[in-house]
Amino acid sequence: MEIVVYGDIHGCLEEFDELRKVVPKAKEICVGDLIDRGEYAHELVEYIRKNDIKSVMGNHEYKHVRKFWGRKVQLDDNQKEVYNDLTKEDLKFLEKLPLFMKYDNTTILHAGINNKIDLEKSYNLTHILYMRDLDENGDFLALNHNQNAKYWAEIYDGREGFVIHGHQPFSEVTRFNNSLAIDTGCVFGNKLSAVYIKDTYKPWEYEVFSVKAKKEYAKNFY
Ligand SMILES: [Mn+2]
Repeated sequence: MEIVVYGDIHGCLEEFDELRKVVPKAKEICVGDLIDRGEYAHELVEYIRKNDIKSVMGNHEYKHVRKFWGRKVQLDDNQKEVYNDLTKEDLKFLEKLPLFMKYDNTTILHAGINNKIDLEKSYNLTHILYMRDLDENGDFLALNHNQNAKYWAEIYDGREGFVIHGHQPFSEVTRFNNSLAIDTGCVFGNKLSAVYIKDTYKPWEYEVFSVKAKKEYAKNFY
């Protein structure tokens, strides 16, 4: 299959719209974190729905969805605004976002995976949504306060396919052995990136497209 995968948009609707005009026509999928921090929330979600763009769940959507489900969730001031901007229809759309999408040798998910997760069986959903570092045993670390911590993609052996993911912003689209990090921190003033994959059997033969951020919408913490 032929796909285009977009990195974390975080409300940067103008850049997203621009980027869509320069990528090849193919099935469009987002790595999650569509909202929060940037300027658009409801309009962004509506745009995604109207244009039949697919997305996996990001940790930011998950937060709003849990709020929608009546769970105890701490929203910061920006997230409170975002939550109020979202319609019930938006939230009903967001709650249905899948945790991952798999096509042939290509797996799209938000944050990361380790060598113990079996996507066909059971896994901890928060690991897929929040993963950054792993400890010396290759297990999920909630906080990276471990001196032996390693970024998951440095260790991932490809058992669940070549993973296209966001969550951790890098200044450029960054290739690891069995994965590709495509969040290039648009909302932090860098750029929004997408990868075009002509054949999901060979995702490592990707092509990168980017557009510059119009401004720094939030303070970066790369
Ligand atoms: Mn993000």
